[in-house]
Amino acid sequence: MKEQIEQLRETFLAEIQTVGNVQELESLRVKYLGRRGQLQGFFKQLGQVDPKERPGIGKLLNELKSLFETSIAERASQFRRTETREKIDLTLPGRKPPLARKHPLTQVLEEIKSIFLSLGFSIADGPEVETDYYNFEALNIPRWHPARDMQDTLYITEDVLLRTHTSPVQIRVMESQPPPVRIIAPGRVYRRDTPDASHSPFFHQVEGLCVDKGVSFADLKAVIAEFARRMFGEDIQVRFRPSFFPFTEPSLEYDFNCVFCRGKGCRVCKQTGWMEISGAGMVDPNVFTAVGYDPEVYSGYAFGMGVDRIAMLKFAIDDIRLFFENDLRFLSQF
Ligand code: 2NL
Repeated sequence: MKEQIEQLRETFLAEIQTVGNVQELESLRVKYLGRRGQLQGFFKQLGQVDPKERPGIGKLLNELKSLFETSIAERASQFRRTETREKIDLTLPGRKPPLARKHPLTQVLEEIKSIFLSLGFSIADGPEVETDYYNFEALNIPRWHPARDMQDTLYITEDVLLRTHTSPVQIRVMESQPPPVRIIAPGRVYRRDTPDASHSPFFHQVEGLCVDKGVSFADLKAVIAEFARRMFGEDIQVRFRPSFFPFTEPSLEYDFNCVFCRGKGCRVCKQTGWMEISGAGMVDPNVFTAVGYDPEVYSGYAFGMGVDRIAMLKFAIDDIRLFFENDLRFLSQF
């Protein structure tokens, strides 16, 4: 009987190799492990075996049973693995990764830059961490001016601060070269403000500067008006109001027609028809003296504008904080 058991073991091992699918494996299981199967036949004969040999034979049969069971289970799991592989449909189209896009402020800044580049300006940049001299002193901003207060500017030391405008870039350019100068200085600036819908402790500015012999107020007006038309449309009008800045004389603030009602008056412009943009003026002689330009020979105009503010007007956004929260529900709309 021992030989017969050994024989059964070998035919089983040979046969399981030839099994090609789950159905064939199931017939094999019935054949060897079923109630009327080969192994069960031997167990039934166990009663007739010499009692002395019975434990040994019984042990052999139990070992064979567990060999059958584990071999069949292993084959079954092999079949399961290949079946799942076949279920992957290789003809399905791939999943598209979400397409990146430019931040709305970047889009607006690029538009502003390209307008000024086409008007003959170059782009200059400089450090965001500045000294008191470049941010205030050279710009004729007196010691007593509120902007120089600890409450209004983010100081790092008594003399080092986060720039509050990009004018220091223009001071550095003028220090490094003689006129003519025709540049814009775009970049991030800082103020000591608590964030709300219209304030952020950092925001973005583009300042412009044009210095040469014979540069006049008329040139400033023309450049601002041309910018307004290219940025917001041919029918946009510009309004200049007298103002004051320490670094320009005379100084003005300028408004554009409201982009939503085109000047008729609406909720966005509070029925005025105008949107305040920023300030400008003729460069103060003291600024020229500070950088070594002769104010008797050269004149120039300078202007500022807020990138965030222009983007808010362009896209009708009523809260500046939305630009800086990196919320994709907001950003993916642009
Ligand atoms: C504003 C608008 C302005 C300037 C910036 C400037 C730069 C130099 C010399 C003179 Cl280097 N002026 N920039 C001029 C007028 C306005 O920004 O509302 N600022 C408080």
